[in-house]
Amino acid sequence: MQQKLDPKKKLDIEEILENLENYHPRRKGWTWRQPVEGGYKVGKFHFKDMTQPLKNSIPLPAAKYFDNIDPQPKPVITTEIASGRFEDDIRRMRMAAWHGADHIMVIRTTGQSHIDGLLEGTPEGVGGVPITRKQIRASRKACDQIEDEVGRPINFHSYVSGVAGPEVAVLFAEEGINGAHQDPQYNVLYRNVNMYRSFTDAASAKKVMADAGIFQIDGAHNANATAKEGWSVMPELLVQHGINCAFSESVGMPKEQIGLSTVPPCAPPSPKLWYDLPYAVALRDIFSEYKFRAQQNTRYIESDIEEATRTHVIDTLISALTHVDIQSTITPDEGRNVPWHHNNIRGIETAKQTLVALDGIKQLIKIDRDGPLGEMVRDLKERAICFLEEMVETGGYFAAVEKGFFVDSAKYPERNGDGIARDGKGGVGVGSIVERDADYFAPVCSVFGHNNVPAGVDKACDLIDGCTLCKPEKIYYIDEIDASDNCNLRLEKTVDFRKGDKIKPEVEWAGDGTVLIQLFLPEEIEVARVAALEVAKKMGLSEPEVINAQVMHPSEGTFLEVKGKVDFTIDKKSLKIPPKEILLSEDEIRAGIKKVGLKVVAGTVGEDEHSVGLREILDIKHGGIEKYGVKYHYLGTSVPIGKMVDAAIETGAQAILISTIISHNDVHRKNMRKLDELCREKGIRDKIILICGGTQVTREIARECGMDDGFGRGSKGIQVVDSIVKILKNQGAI
Ligand code: Z97
Repeated sequence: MQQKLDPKKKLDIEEILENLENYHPRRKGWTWRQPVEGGYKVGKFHFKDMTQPLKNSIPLPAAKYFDNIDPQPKPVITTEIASGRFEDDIRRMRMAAWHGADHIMVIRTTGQSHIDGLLEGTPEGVGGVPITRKQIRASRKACDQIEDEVGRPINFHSYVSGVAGPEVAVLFAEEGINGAHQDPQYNVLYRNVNMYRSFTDAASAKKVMADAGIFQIDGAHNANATAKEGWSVMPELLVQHGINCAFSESVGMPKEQIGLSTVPPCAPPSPKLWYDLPYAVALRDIFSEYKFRAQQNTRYIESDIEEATRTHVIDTLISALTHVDIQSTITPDEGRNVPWHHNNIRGIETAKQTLVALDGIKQLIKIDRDGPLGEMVRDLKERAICFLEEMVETGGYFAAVEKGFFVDSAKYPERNGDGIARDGKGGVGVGSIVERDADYFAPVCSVFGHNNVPAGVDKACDLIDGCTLCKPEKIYYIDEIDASDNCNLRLEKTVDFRKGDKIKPEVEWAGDGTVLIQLFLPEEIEVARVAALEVAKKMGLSEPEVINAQVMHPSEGTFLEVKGKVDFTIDKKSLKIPPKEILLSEDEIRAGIKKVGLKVVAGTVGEDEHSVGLREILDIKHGGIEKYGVKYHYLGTSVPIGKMVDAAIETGAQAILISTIISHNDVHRKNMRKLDELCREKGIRDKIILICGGTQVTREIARECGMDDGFGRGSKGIQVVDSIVKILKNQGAI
């Protein structure tokens, strides 16, 4: 039995860890979103390409104006989660799933490819956090619970790289990982793994991934991120994709499990579309039988979150035009810190918001191949084919790598001579390939290449009574290996924040105390940077750091964002939480007002000339009561109480709205009482609703003074009409 998540309760991490040694994934393999036959009709809208809605979700911020609909676009949406602590990642995954992510990539804080074997436990170590069985198993278990909560399968993803790649692939297959990056070129170019070793390992790893249904993403995008001019390497990117696709298929991976990792290579202020669109179209043409994982561009992210988001929206437009299968999102703060919890959500919302807005775009807009685009697409393809031809003439892939063909920053066939050249006789793991003997026999499933299974044996692992892929109970599970570096000790430190009454801000890890302040200083940037740190210190923040500074004008001022830590905690028990006022829906309010033909008289009373607040409550422009169908009769300022009451009787109004700002000698209270008394004298008190507003007015004071309701500073028209309709409902008038 596993815990069933309750949306009102935090995820119980200790429970996830309980009995983990016996937990096995309930399914394996990748899952796509389910289309809705005949399009998706929700609320007042008909969508062309949306998929099955979620059981529990948080819609986009503007959903409240659209009946709270939360349409789910066709592409799977990815978020990368990288706090380094799985116990914190798990909570982040839950938030991400509620906002619409169903592909969760976990990147650890150390390169998996630097590690030459499997690690156990949950160590943080000194060089960063590796991928371990316990972390994966706990995360998959949490994903199983989260997917039940949101009502859609979650694909959990990591990386198969380095000389431990095949072992990692088996671990992933055993533990139900659903997607993984695997590309032997990545190891060769960026991690200097020996090229022959890398491709040999990749064959084994890919076979295991193929059998476990693990969706594969390649690594071509890394060339774009590494080359000096990302947009120049477009022909090479096509070649890298081609090599990994062809190699993967030749070792037994089905086409539908192969995903191309694409990144629109440009960003404004370049004319982005003139580079990114032809590239995306050329890719789609050549690799039409494969899946596409489009990743948002991270390369140019500096420190401004909005700047990153704007580029991401255009990236997603390109995805929609070239119908990608997976839209990967980048946390927009990735350029300035280890991504924070809420910024994962911002990235997901950017993709969801853009894709929903662009629903069915291909029915409205056609890519024009007759114009300059067609020629640019042809040019890219031709360059890629020439690259491949030269590679073959040079002696093949390995010879080409030795000559520095790849990640050269010029646009092929031009060359800058700055490509990454690797020595076939060098690199990590050189000389470690051992040819299998003729009688080589591995009594396990998912073996690539020669395996001498004895005659008469159906399945290789029958001879050992099942391998770990067939009999998960045979997996050897090691809990923790380090008594001082493990999640149990970390969890003890944060238990009060997660399960107790302590509250502390956090962005990365439970209880990290980090907050962000935004400020504008009317100084030039260098002065502003230093002054901002002083401001933060005076506000009581420790370890302040400016993480964004933008010149508004060279001398007029600078906008800054400063992060820092607070070292206090808030006791939840000490908080007095006011009861939540639940407003009626706008439709309900309008219907009620229409039914009674609501009329009101309004004015400021006594000797009070402050009319702006009342006018804002009345006028349609800023959401005043007029917007909801109320007819109002505004009597002006300093209106005598008697005149207000007479006007109400004459016009047949159901409510009187008075406003009073001045409060010395308690004149505001006196005016309220006077209004109540006069209505009683005239015998209309039970037929009229009396409401008073003003900066010194509260609901309690107004009611004490005989009013039906009162509104203070910051009140809005909707609150006033909500109150009137509720009173009318109580009276049975509606
Ligand atoms: C992405 N934002 O989503 P190591 N194999 C391949 C890779 O591309 C990577 C690794 C392994 C990026 C994620 C970049 N990619 C980060 C083909 C990493 C992981 O084992 O940590 O050294 O590499 O694609």
